[in-house]
Amino acid sequence: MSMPSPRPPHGAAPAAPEVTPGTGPDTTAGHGAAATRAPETPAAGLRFPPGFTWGAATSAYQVEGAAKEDGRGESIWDTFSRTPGRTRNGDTGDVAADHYHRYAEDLDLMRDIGLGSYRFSISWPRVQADGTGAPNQRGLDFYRRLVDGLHERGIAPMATLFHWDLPQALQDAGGWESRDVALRFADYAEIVFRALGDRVPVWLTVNEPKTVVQNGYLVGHHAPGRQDPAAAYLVAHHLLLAHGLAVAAHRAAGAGRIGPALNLHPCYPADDSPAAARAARIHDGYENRLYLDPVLTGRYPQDVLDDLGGDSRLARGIRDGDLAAIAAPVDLLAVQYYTPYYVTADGTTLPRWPTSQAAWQQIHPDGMYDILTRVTRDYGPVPLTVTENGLPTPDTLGADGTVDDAGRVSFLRDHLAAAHRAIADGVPLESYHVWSLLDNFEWDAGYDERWGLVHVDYQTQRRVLKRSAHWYRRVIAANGI
Ligand code: GCO
Repeated sequence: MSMPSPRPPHGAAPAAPEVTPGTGPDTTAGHGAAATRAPETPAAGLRFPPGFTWGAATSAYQVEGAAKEDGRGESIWDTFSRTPGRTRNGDTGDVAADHYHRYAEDLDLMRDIGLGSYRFSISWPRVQADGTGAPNQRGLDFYRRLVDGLHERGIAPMATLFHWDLPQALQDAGGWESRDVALRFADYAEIVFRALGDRVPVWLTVNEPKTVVQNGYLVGHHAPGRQDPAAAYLVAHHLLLAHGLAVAAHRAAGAGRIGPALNLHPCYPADDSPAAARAARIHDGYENRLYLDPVLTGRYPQDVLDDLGGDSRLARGIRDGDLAAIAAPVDLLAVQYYTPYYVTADGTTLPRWPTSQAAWQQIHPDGMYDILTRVTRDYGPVPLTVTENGLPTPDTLGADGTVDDAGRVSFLRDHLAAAHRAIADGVPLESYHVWSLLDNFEWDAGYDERWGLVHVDYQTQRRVLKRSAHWYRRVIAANGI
Protein backbone atom coordinates (compact mmCIF):
# COMPACT_ATOMS: atom_id res chain seq x y z
CA MET A 1 0.00 0.00 0.00
CA SER A 2 1.33 3.44 -0.85
CA MET A 3 1.78 5.69 2.10
CA PRO A 4 0.50 9.19 1.79
CA SER A 5 2.57 11.91 3.38
CA PRO A 6 0.61 13.41 6.23
CA ARG A 7 1.95 16.40 8.00
CA PRO A 8 5.04 15.29 9.88
CA PRO A 9 4.79 15.45 13.64
CA HIS A 10 6.37 18.39 15.36
CA GLY A 11 10.05 17.83 15.76
CA ALA A 12 10.50 16.19 12.39
CA ALA A 13 13.36 17.82 10.52
CA PRO A 14 12.15 20.82 8.56
CA ALA A 15 11.73 20.02 4.90
CA ALA A 16 13.62 23.11 3.76
CA PRO A 17 14.90 26.36 5.21
CA GLU A 18 12.30 28.34 7.04
CA VAL A 19 11.27 31.68 5.60
CA THR A 20 12.14 34.73 7.62
CA PRO A 21 9.14 37.00 7.43
CA GLY A 22 9.57 39.74 4.91
CA THR A 23 13.07 38.75 3.89
CA GLY A 24 12.50 35.30 2.50
CA PRO A 25 13.46 34.11 -0.92
CA ASP A 26 11.08 34.56 -3.79
CA THR A 27 8.55 31.82 -3.41
CA THR A 28 6.33 33.14 -6.13
CA ALA A 29 8.04 31.95 -9.28
CA GLY A 30 6.57 33.89 -12.13
CA HIS A 31 4.72 36.38 -9.96
CA GLY A 32 7.26 38.97 -9.03
CA ALA A 33 9.99 38.96 -6.45
CA ALA A 34 8.64 38.65 -2.94
CA ALA A 35 12.08 39.30 -1.53
CA THR A 36 12.40 42.77 -2.91
CA ARG A 37 8.80 43.90 -2.67
CA ALA A 38 7.81 45.92 0.37
CA PRO A 39 5.13 43.90 2.14
CA GLU A 40 2.37 46.44 1.63
CA THR A 41 3.01 47.15 -2.01
CA PRO A 42 -0.03 45.93 -3.93
CA ALA A 43 0.91 43.00 -6.15
CA ALA A 44 -0.78 44.28 -9.25
CA GLY A 45 -3.95 46.18 -8.44
CA LEU A 46 -6.08 43.07 -8.76
CA ARG A 47 -9.81 43.57 -8.26
CA PHE A 48 -12.00 40.64 -7.24
CA PRO A 49 -15.48 40.20 -8.72
CA PRO A 50 -18.28 42.28 -7.21
CA GLY A 51 -19.84 40.39 -4.31
CA PHE A 52 -16.67 38.41 -3.55
CA THR A 53 -16.71 37.73 0.19
CA TRP A 54 -13.75 38.10 2.53
CA GLY A 55 -13.61 36.15 5.74
CA ALA A 56 -11.55 34.46 8.40
CA ALA A 57 -11.84 31.08 10.10
CA THR A 58 -11.49 29.40 13.48
CA SER A 59 -12.60 26.12 15.01
CA ALA A 60 -14.27 25.38 18.32
CA TYR A 61 -11.61 23.42 20.16
CA GLN A 62 -8.87 25.74 18.94
CA VAL A 63 -10.37 28.97 20.24
CA GLU A 64 -13.30 28.49 22.61
CA GLY A 65 -11.79 27.23 25.86
CA ALA A 66 -14.50 26.91 28.56
CA ALA A 67 -13.90 23.21 28.40
CA LYS A 68 -16.04 22.35 31.39
CA GLU A 69 -18.76 24.96 31.15
CA ASP A 70 -22.48 24.93 30.52
CA GLY A 71 -22.74 21.19 30.18
CA ARG A 72 -20.04 20.62 27.58
CA GLY A 73 -18.90 17.00 27.43
CA GLU A 74 -15.40 15.71 26.78
CA SER A 75 -14.05 15.40 23.28
CA ILE A 76 -11.23 13.23 21.98
CA TRP A 77 -9.08 16.35 21.86
CA ASP A 78 -9.55 16.90 25.60
CA THR A 79 -8.37 13.36 26.20
CA PHE A 80 -5.53 13.57 23.72
CA SER A 81 -4.14 16.94 24.76
CA ARG A 82 -4.27 16.00 28.45
CA THR A 83 -2.24 12.88 27.77
CA PRO A 84 1.42 13.59 28.62
CA GLY A 85 3.68 13.88 25.61
CA ARG A 86 0.94 14.34 23.02
CA THR A 87 1.13 18.11 22.52
CA ARG A 88 3.98 20.58 22.61
CA ASN A 89 4.51 21.84 26.18
CA GLY A 90 1.53 19.74 27.23
CA ASP A 91 -0.76 22.48 25.90
CA THR A 92 -4.51 21.88 25.92
CA GLY A 93 -7.57 23.71 24.64
CA ASP A 94 -8.98 24.13 28.16
CA VAL A 95 -8.73 27.93 27.91
CA ALA A 96 -7.40 28.52 24.38
CA ALA A 97 -8.30 32.06 23.23
CA ASP A 98 -11.27 32.11 25.62
CA HIS A 99 -13.55 32.88 22.68
CA TYR A 100 -16.48 31.31 24.53
CA HIS A 101 -16.41 34.23 26.95
CA ARG A 102 -14.88 36.89 24.72
CA TYR A 103 -16.89 36.28 21.56
CA ALA A 104 -18.49 39.74 21.69
CA GLU A 105 -15.07 41.41 21.71
CA ASP A 106 -13.99 39.09 18.90
CA LEU A 107 -17.10 39.97 16.89
CA ASP A 108 -16.15 43.63 17.22
CA LEU A 109 -12.66 42.84 15.95
CA MET A 110 -14.19 41.09 12.94
CA ARG A 111 -16.30 44.14 12.22
CA ASP A 112 -13.28 46.37 12.65
CA ILE A 113 -11.35 44.33 10.06
CA GLY A 114 -14.38 44.43 7.78
CA LEU A 115 -15.03 40.70 7.48
CA GLY A 116 -18.03 39.67 5.41
CA SER A 117 -17.96 36.06 6.58
CA TYR A 118 -16.89 34.24 9.73
CA ARG A 119 -16.26 30.54 9.48
CA PHE A 120 -16.41 28.83 12.87
CA SER A 121 -17.21 25.32 14.05
CA ILE A 122 -19.78 23.96 16.42
CA SER A 123 -18.52 21.73 19.18
CA TRP A 124 -20.47 18.47 19.09
CA PRO A 125 -19.85 17.77 22.82
CA ARG A 126 -21.28 21.20 23.69
CA VAL A 127 -24.48 20.26 21.89
CA GLN A 128 -24.59 16.61 22.99
CA ALA A 129 -22.19 15.91 25.83
CA ASP A 130 -21.95 12.22 24.97
CA GLY A 131 -22.73 12.56 21.29
CA THR A 132 -26.25 11.18 21.57
CA GLY A 133 -29.63 12.06 23.01
CA ALA A 134 -31.32 15.29 23.94
CA PRO A 135 -29.51 18.52 23.07
CA ASN A 136 -27.83 20.65 25.69
CA GLN A 137 -29.69 23.93 25.34
CA ARG A 138 -26.92 25.98 26.97
CA GLY A 139 -24.49 24.81 24.32
CA LEU A 140 -26.87 25.70 21.52
CA ASP A 141 -27.53 29.07 23.13
CA PHE A 142 -23.86 29.98 22.84
CA TYR A 143 -23.93 29.46 19.09
CA ARG A 144 -27.21 31.33 18.86
CA ARG A 145 -25.60 34.33 20.59
CA LEU A 146 -22.60 34.07 18.29
CA VAL A 147 -24.72 33.87 15.15
CA ASP A 148 -26.98 36.72 16.26
CA GLY A 149 -23.92 38.82 17.04
CA LEU A 150 -22.56 38.19 13.56
CA HIS A 151 -25.81 39.28 11.94
CA GLU A 152 -25.91 42.40 14.10
CA ARG A 153 -22.52 43.32 12.65
CA GLY A 154 -23.38 42.44 9.07
CA ILE A 155 -21.13 39.37 8.98
CA ALA A 156 -22.39 36.13 7.41
CA PRO A 157 -22.00 33.04 9.60
CA MET A 158 -20.46 29.93 8.02
CA ALA A 159 -20.76 27.01 10.43
CA THR A 160 -18.77 23.76 10.33
CA LEU A 161 -20.48 20.83 12.03
CA PHE A 162 -17.39 18.76 12.73
CA HIS A 163 -13.88 20.10 13.20
CA TRP A 164 -12.35 17.03 14.86
CA ASP A 165 -13.70 17.32 18.42
CA LEU A 166 -15.59 14.02 18.49
CA PRO A 167 -17.37 13.35 21.79
CA GLN A 168 -15.14 11.03 23.81
CA ALA A 169 -18.12 8.78 24.59
CA LEU A 170 -18.48 8.06 20.88
CA GLN A 171 -14.78 7.29 20.64
CA ASP A 172 -15.21 4.84 23.49
CA ALA A 173 -17.95 3.22 21.43
CA GLY A 174 -15.60 2.73 18.46
CA GLY A 175 -15.10 6.24 17.09
CA TRP A 176 -15.17 6.73 13.32
CA GLU A 177 -14.33 3.08 12.84
CA SER A 178 -17.90 2.47 13.87
CA ARG A 179 -20.52 3.07 11.20
CA ASP A 180 -22.94 4.03 13.95
CA VAL A 181 -21.00 7.28 14.57
CA ALA A 182 -22.00 8.47 11.10
CA LEU A 183 -25.65 7.90 12.04
CA ARG A 184 -25.16 9.74 15.34
CA PHE A 185 -23.62 12.61 13.38
CA ALA A 186 -26.75 12.90 11.25
CA ASP A 187 -28.86 13.17 14.43
CA TYR A 188 -26.55 15.84 15.80
CA ALA A 189 -26.66 17.73 12.50
CA GLU A 190 -30.44 17.68 12.57
CA ILE A 191 -30.46 19.17 16.08
CA VAL A 192 -28.16 21.96 14.97
CA PHE A 193 -30.11 22.67 11.78
CA ARG A 194 -33.30 22.89 13.82
CA ALA A 195 -31.71 25.32 16.28
CA LEU A 196 -29.76 27.54 13.88
CA GLY A 197 -30.86 26.70 10.36
CA ASP A 198 -32.78 29.93 9.90
CA ARG A 199 -29.73 32.03 10.74
CA VAL A 200 -26.82 30.29 8.99
CA PRO A 201 -26.61 30.71 5.21
CA VAL A 202 -23.70 28.28 4.67
CA TRP A 203 -23.02 24.99 6.42
CA LEU A 204 -19.94 22.82 6.16
CA THR A 205 -20.25 19.18 7.16
CA VAL A 206 -16.90 17.62 8.03
CA ASN A 207 -13.62 19.50 8.11
CA GLU A 208 -10.63 17.83 6.46
CA PRO A 209 -11.61 14.18 6.75
CA LYS A 210 -8.20 13.39 5.30
CA THR A 211 -6.42 14.91 8.28
CA VAL A 212 -8.43 12.72 10.65
CA VAL A 213 -7.47 9.71 8.53
CA GLN A 214 -3.80 10.56 8.17
CA ASN A 215 -2.94 12.37 11.39
CA GLY A 216 -5.41 10.61 13.64
CA TYR A 217 -5.13 7.04 12.31
CA LEU A 218 -1.92 6.70 10.27
CA VAL A 219 0.72 8.83 11.97
CA GLY A 220 -1.16 9.16 15.24
CA HIS A 221 -0.05 12.63 16.21
CA HIS A 222 -3.63 13.91 16.30
CA ALA A 223 -6.49 12.52 18.36
CA PRO A 224 -7.32 9.72 18.75
CA GLY A 225 -3.61 8.99 18.28
CA ARG A 226 -3.83 5.67 16.44
CA GLN A 227 -1.41 4.09 14.00
CA ASP A 228 -3.65 1.69 12.19
CA PRO A 229 -3.64 1.93 8.37
CA ALA A 230 -6.37 -0.67 7.96
CA ALA A 231 -8.73 1.25 10.23
CA ALA A 232 -7.75 4.58 8.67
CA TYR A 233 -9.56 4.11 5.38
CA LEU A 234 -12.67 2.69 6.99
CA VAL A 235 -12.64 5.89 9.04
CA ALA A 236 -12.48 7.82 5.76
CA HIS A 237 -15.59 6.03 4.53
CA HIS A 238 -17.55 6.72 7.69
CA LEU A 239 -16.56 10.39 7.69
CA LEU A 240 -17.75 10.67 4.11
CA LEU A 241 -20.93 8.83 4.96
CA ALA A 242 -21.46 11.25 7.85
CA HIS A 243 -21.06 14.10 5.38
CA GLY A 244 -23.68 12.61 3.05
CA LEU A 245 -26.16 11.92 5.82
CA ALA A 246 -25.79 15.47 7.11
CA VAL A 247 -26.49 16.81 3.62
CA ALA A 248 -29.69 14.74 3.55
CA ALA A 249 -30.70 16.01 6.99
CA HIS A 250 -30.05 19.53 5.78
CA ARG A 251 -32.28 19.11 2.74
CA ALA A 252 -35.05 17.93 5.02
CA ALA A 253 -34.54 20.92 7.33
CA GLY A 254 -34.51 23.53 4.55
CA ALA A 255 -32.66 26.83 4.48
CA GLY A 256 -29.11 27.62 3.49
CA ARG A 257 -26.41 25.90 1.46
CA ILE A 258 -24.14 23.03 2.43
CA GLY A 259 -20.93 21.27 1.39
CA PRO A 260 -17.81 19.57 2.76
CA ALA A 261 -14.50 21.24 3.71
CA LEU A 262 -11.60 19.40 2.06
CA ASN A 263 -7.92 20.15 2.33
CA LEU A 264 -6.48 19.60 -1.11
CA HIS A 265 -2.85 19.32 -2.11
CA PRO A 266 -1.48 19.52 -5.61
CA CYS A 267 0.78 16.47 -6.10
CA TYR A 268 3.51 17.07 -8.64
CA PRO A 269 6.02 14.48 -9.93
CA ALA A 270 9.40 15.33 -8.41
CA ASP A 271 11.14 14.66 -11.74
CA ASP A 272 10.35 13.93 -15.37
CA SER A 273 10.37 10.14 -15.12
CA PRO A 274 7.23 8.12 -15.94
CA ALA A 275 7.67 6.37 -12.58
CA ALA A 276 7.46 9.69 -10.72
CA ALA A 277 4.38 10.60 -12.74
CA ARG A 278 2.74 7.30 -11.73
CA ALA A 279 3.71 7.78 -8.10
CA ALA A 280 2.35 11.34 -8.08
CA ARG A 281 -0.91 10.07 -9.54
CA ILE A 282 -1.53 7.55 -6.77
CA HIS A 283 -0.40 10.07 -4.19
CA ASP A 284 -3.03 12.40 -5.59
CA GLY A 285 -5.51 9.57 -5.16
CA TYR A 286 -4.84 9.39 -1.43
CA GLU A 287 -4.59 13.14 -0.94
CA ASN A 288 -7.42 14.41 -3.09
CA ARG A 289 -9.48 11.99 -5.18
CA LEU A 290 -10.31 9.66 -2.27
CA TYR A 291 -12.49 12.51 -0.97
CA LEU A 292 -13.41 14.50 -4.07
CA ASP A 293 -14.52 11.55 -6.20
CA PRO A 294 -17.09 9.98 -3.87
CA VAL A 295 -18.60 13.34 -2.94
CA LEU A 296 -18.72 14.77 -6.46
CA THR A 297 -18.99 11.66 -8.66
CA GLY A 298 -20.32 8.92 -6.37
CA ARG A 299 -17.34 6.60 -6.88
CA TYR A 300 -14.13 5.87 -5.02
CA PRO A 301 -11.06 6.19 -7.24
CA GLN A 302 -10.35 2.70 -8.59
CA ASP A 303 -6.56 3.09 -8.38
CA VAL A 304 -6.80 3.78 -4.66
CA LEU A 305 -9.21 0.88 -4.08
CA ASP A 306 -6.82 -1.38 -6.02
CA ASP A 307 -3.84 -0.07 -4.09
CA LEU A 308 -5.57 -0.78 -0.78
CA GLY A 309 -6.55 -4.26 -1.94
CA GLY A 310 -9.92 -5.85 -2.60
CA ASP A 311 -10.40 -7.02 0.97
CA SER A 312 -9.43 -3.74 2.62
CA ARG A 313 -11.61 -2.59 5.47
CA LEU A 314 -12.66 0.29 3.26
CA ALA A 315 -13.82 -2.05 0.49
CA ARG A 316 -15.60 -4.28 2.98
CA GLY A 317 -17.15 -1.31 4.76
CA ILE A 318 -19.02 0.05 1.73
CA ARG A 319 -22.69 -0.95 1.85
CA ASP A 320 -25.35 -0.63 -0.80
CA GLY A 321 -26.55 2.93 -1.00
CA ASP A 322 -23.54 4.42 0.77
CA LEU A 323 -22.03 6.02 -2.30
CA ALA A 324 -25.36 7.46 -3.35
CA ALA A 325 -25.67 8.97 0.13
CA ILE A 326 -22.12 10.35 0.02
CA ALA A 327 -22.76 11.87 -3.41
CA ALA A 328 -25.90 13.74 -2.34
CA PRO A 329 -25.66 16.95 -4.38
CA VAL A 330 -23.80 19.72 -2.56
CA ASP A 331 -24.24 23.46 -3.02
CA LEU A 332 -20.59 24.32 -2.73
CA LEU A 333 -17.17 22.86 -2.02
CA ALA A 334 -14.91 24.40 0.61
CA VAL A 335 -11.24 24.13 -0.29
CA GLN A 336 -8.38 24.50 2.20
CA TYR A 337 -4.96 24.99 0.73
CA TYR A 338 -1.65 24.99 2.57
CA THR A 339 1.06 23.06 0.76
CA PRO A 340 1.98 21.06 -2.35
CA TYR A 341 3.68 17.67 -2.52
CA TYR A 342 6.50 16.62 -4.85
CA VAL A 343 6.45 12.88 -5.30
CA THR A 344 9.45 10.76 -6.33
CA ALA A 345 9.37 7.49 -8.28
CA ASP A 346 9.46 5.48 -5.04
CA GLY A 347 6.47 7.38 -3.65
CA THR A 348 8.29 9.49 -1.10
CA THR A 349 7.96 13.25 -1.09
CA LEU A 350 10.66 15.89 -1.46
CA PRO A 351 10.60 19.53 -0.48
CA ARG A 352 10.98 22.06 -3.25
CA TRP A 353 10.08 25.37 -1.62
CA PRO A 354 10.95 27.03 1.67
CA THR A 355 8.74 26.02 4.54
CA SER A 356 6.93 28.13 7.07
CA GLN A 357 7.41 27.67 10.80
CA ALA A 358 5.28 24.54 10.32
CA ALA A 359 7.74 22.04 8.90
CA TRP A 360 5.05 20.36 6.79
CA GLN A 361 4.14 23.54 4.93
CA GLN A 362 6.02 24.51 1.78
CA ILE A 363 5.13 27.98 0.61
CA HIS A 364 3.96 27.74 -2.99
CA PRO A 365 1.21 30.17 -4.00
CA ASP A 366 0.92 28.69 -7.49
CA GLY A 367 -0.35 25.54 -5.79
CA MET A 368 -3.48 27.51 -4.91
CA TYR A 369 -4.05 28.27 -8.59
CA ASP A 370 -3.32 24.70 -9.59
CA ILE A 371 -5.68 23.11 -7.08
CA LEU A 372 -8.57 25.51 -7.72
CA THR A 373 -8.38 25.22 -11.51
CA ARG A 374 -8.01 21.46 -11.27
CA VAL A 375 -11.17 21.05 -9.21
CA THR A 376 -13.14 23.06 -11.76
CA ARG A 377 -11.58 21.23 -14.70
CA ASP A 378 -12.12 17.74 -13.28
CA TYR A 379 -15.40 18.14 -11.41
CA GLY A 380 -17.27 20.92 -13.20
CA PRO A 381 -18.44 24.31 -12.05
CA VAL A 382 -19.33 23.56 -8.41
CA PRO A 383 -19.15 26.87 -6.51
CA LEU A 384 -15.97 27.07 -4.45
CA THR A 385 -15.02 28.86 -1.28
CA VAL A 386 -11.55 28.90 0.21
CA THR A 387 -12.17 28.25 3.89
CA GLU A 388 -8.56 28.05 5.06
CA ASN A 389 -5.28 29.45 3.86
CA GLY A 390 -2.54 30.90 6.01
CA LEU A 391 0.74 30.24 7.78
CA PRO A 392 2.28 30.46 11.24
CA THR A 393 4.78 33.22 11.90
CA PRO A 394 6.79 33.78 15.08
CA ASP A 395 4.93 36.95 16.05
CA THR A 396 5.86 38.99 19.06
CA LEU A 397 4.23 42.04 20.49
CA GLY A 398 6.63 44.94 19.96
CA ALA A 399 7.49 47.57 22.56
CA ASP A 400 5.32 49.98 20.58
CA GLY A 401 2.35 47.66 20.96
CA THR A 402 2.29 46.46 17.34
CA VAL A 403 2.86 43.04 15.81
CA ASP A 404 4.78 43.12 12.57
CA ASP A 405 3.91 39.91 10.73
CA ALA A 406 5.26 40.97 7.36
CA GLY A 407 5.62 37.32 6.34
CA ARG A 408 1.88 36.81 6.65
CA VAL A 409 1.17 39.86 4.50
CA SER A 410 3.34 38.58 1.65
CA PHE A 411 1.97 35.05 1.99
CA LEU A 412 -1.64 36.21 1.82
CA ARG A 413 -1.00 38.65 -1.00
CA ASP A 414 0.71 36.01 -3.14
CA HIS A 415 -2.00 33.43 -2.51
CA LEU A 416 -4.73 35.96 -3.25
CA ALA A 417 -2.99 36.81 -6.52
CA ALA A 418 -3.09 33.10 -7.37
CA ALA A 419 -6.76 32.89 -6.43
CA HIS A 420 -7.47 35.93 -8.57
CA ARG A 421 -5.77 34.29 -11.53
CA ALA A 422 -7.89 31.16 -11.00
CA ILE A 423 -11.06 33.28 -11.05
CA ALA A 424 -9.89 35.00 -14.23
CA ASP A 425 -9.46 31.54 -15.75
CA GLY A 426 -13.05 30.58 -14.95
CA VAL A 427 -13.00 29.14 -11.43
CA PRO A 428 -16.28 29.94 -9.63
CA LEU A 429 -14.60 31.04 -6.40
CA GLU A 430 -16.99 33.10 -4.31
CA SER A 431 -15.17 33.74 -1.06
CA TYR A 432 -11.88 33.43 0.80
CA HIS A 433 -11.15 32.89 4.50
CA VAL A 434 -7.81 33.41 6.18
CA TRP A 435 -6.76 30.74 8.65
CA SER A 436 -7.02 32.12 11.23
CA LEU A 437 -8.82 35.06 12.79
CA LEU A 438 -7.03 34.56 16.12
CA ASP A 439 -3.86 32.95 17.33
CA ASN A 440 -5.06 29.66 18.76
CA PHE A 441 -4.39 26.08 19.84
CA GLU A 442 -2.62 24.53 16.86
CA TRP A 443 -3.34 20.89 17.73
CA ASP A 444 -0.18 18.92 18.55
CA ALA A 445 1.89 22.11 18.10
CA GLY A 446 -0.01 23.73 20.97
CA TYR A 447 0.34 27.49 21.30
CA ASP A 448 3.82 27.69 19.78
CA GLU A 449 2.56 28.41 16.30
CA ARG A 450 0.69 31.66 15.81
CA TRP A 451 -1.63 31.54 12.79
CA GLY A 452 -3.85 34.53 13.53
CA LEU A 453 -4.53 37.92 12.00
CA VAL A 454 -5.03 38.89 15.63
CA HIS A 455 -2.34 38.37 18.25
CA VAL A 456 -3.52 36.78 21.48
CA ASP A 457 -1.56 37.21 24.71
CA TYR A 458 -2.42 33.94 26.44
CA GLN A 459 -1.60 35.35 29.88
CA THR A 460 -4.03 38.25 29.68
CA GLN A 461 -6.16 37.22 26.66
CA ARG A 462 -5.51 40.68 25.28
CA ARG A 463 -6.02 40.90 21.52
CA VAL A 464 -3.94 43.07 19.17
CA LEU A 465 -4.53 43.36 15.44
CA LYS A 466 -1.36 42.37 13.64
CA ARG A 467 -0.02 44.27 10.65
CA SER A 468 -1.69 41.60 8.47
CA ALA A 469 -5.10 42.43 9.94
CA HIS A 470 -4.65 46.10 9.04
CA TRP A 471 -3.48 45.08 5.58
CA TYR A 472 -6.46 42.69 5.18
CA ARG A 473 -8.84 45.51 6.14
CA ARG A 474 -7.52 47.51 3.18
CA VAL A 475 -7.81 44.49 0.89
CA ILE A 476 -11.43 44.05 1.93
CA ALA A 477 -12.23 47.74 1.52
CA ALA A 478 -10.71 47.72 -1.98
CA ASN A 479 -12.11 44.28 -2.85
CA GLY A 480 -8.66 43.44 -4.12
CA ILE A 481 -4.92 43.59 -3.64
C1 GCO B 1 -6.32 22.14 9.48
C2 GCO B 1 -7.37 22.63 10.35
C3 GCO B 1 -6.99 23.83 11.16
C4 GCO B 1 -5.52 24.05 11.39
C5 GCO B 1 -4.90 24.78 10.26
C6 GCO B 1 -3.43 25.03 10.45
O1 GCO B 1 -6.32 22.48 8.31
O2 GCO B 1 -5.46 21.42 9.94
O3 GCO B 1 -8.54 22.81 9.68
O4 GCO B 1 -7.65 23.54 12.33
O5 GCO B 1 -5.30 24.75 12.54
O6 GCO B 1 -5.04 24.05 9.10
O7 GCO B 1 -2.74 23.82 10.51
